[in-house]
Amino acid sequence: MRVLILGGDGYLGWPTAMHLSSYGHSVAVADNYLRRGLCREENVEPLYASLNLHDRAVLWEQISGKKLQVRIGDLCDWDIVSRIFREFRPECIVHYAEQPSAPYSMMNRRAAMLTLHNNLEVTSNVIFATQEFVPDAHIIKLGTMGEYGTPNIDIEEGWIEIEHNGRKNKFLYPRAAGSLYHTTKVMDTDLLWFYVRMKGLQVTDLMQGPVYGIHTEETRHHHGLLPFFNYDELFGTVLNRFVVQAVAGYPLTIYGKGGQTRGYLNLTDTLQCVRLALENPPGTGQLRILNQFTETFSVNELAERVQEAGSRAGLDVSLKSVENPRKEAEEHYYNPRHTGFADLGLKPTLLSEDILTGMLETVMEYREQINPDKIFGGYAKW
Ligand code: USQ
Repeated sequence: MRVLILGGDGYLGWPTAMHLSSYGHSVAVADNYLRRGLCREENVEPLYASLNLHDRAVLWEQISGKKLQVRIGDLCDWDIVSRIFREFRPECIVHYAEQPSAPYSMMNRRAAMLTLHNNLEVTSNVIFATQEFVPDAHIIKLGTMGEYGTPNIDIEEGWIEIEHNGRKNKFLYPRAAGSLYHTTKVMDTDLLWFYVRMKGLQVTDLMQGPVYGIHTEETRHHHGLLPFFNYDELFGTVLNRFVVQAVAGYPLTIYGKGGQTRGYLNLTDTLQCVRLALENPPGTGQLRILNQFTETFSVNELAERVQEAGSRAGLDVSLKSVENPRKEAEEHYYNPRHTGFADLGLKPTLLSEDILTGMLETVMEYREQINPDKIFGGYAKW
């Protein structure tokens, strides 16, 4: 299939591009390096430097013999988006091209507006370009489990049937996001659902939990193929941060009571999920919603796992509760359904001792490059 990956430079975009390419799909990646630019602006560099997309595509071709097309440009710009769609004519669009950080979106007005504009404009451009140039294409959109928040009832997979005054109807499951970033994903879902109803688009919206991991099948060939990997407070996800903190001898930063529970998944499972969604499209006029995670953990449980893995690796890892910079429930009910991907054939890679040890070993290779000052400043408060 011709697959266009928007946000192809990111932590998920680049590994997805290699994965789909190695499965025989014809892949084009587009990005404007927004994430790299924001990291530089905020002075939070990733663990190691990454080649630019052109150079990574050359390296991937040398290693795999497979070509990746690269387009650099701002997907808020209709001229750029329409040109890419006209030239490549994707059969499937994987849309990751969003400002991905909740803390960044809550930093100040400028960051909030950038998140709002970028995320909603790119989604709108994707919708209009699909409608105009490739109306039968399948849009796979990265949403977030954070759209649901942490309600005191079971979380369904996208939809809920409600009985009211003796009559029934199916609705989108109620959403209650905890950051402006998460709110843009709620708005994305609403936009997509609107155009599915009005124009018969074909959409899969992936409600993904926090992702962890560094290596995938494809990155093992060469360190130049590793994904962009942040460990700072703004762009690093919690388990990746804890692994880096463990290696740096920095106490694991548990926000508040640490009872915050989320649905996590390994980076390799993100790739598997996207491929499964792509190879099993929902059909035109459908909005399919899949909850994309494999297991739930509280922050305390993750910290304990990393502490245990650290001591097996000879590291002395301590845990520390720090004042929570976020507004979120620190103890709550959490029971989200996630049967959709199991039905499509997902084989989960669970958080085993081996996985954690492997992550610690990879991070240890870059130990000298860790800057502890970047780990926690508490500067994105909400
Ligand atoms: N946390 C800590 N200590 C830290 C960092 C985070 O206790 O040093 C806690 C947070 O307060 C939160 C949980 O760990 O309760 C997860 O935080 P996170 O930074 O890993 O994840 P989050 O900000 O929610 O966002 C990430 C991705 C985002 C994705 C989301 C899925 O950055 O793109 O949409 O995970 S979800 O969390 O299900 O909404």
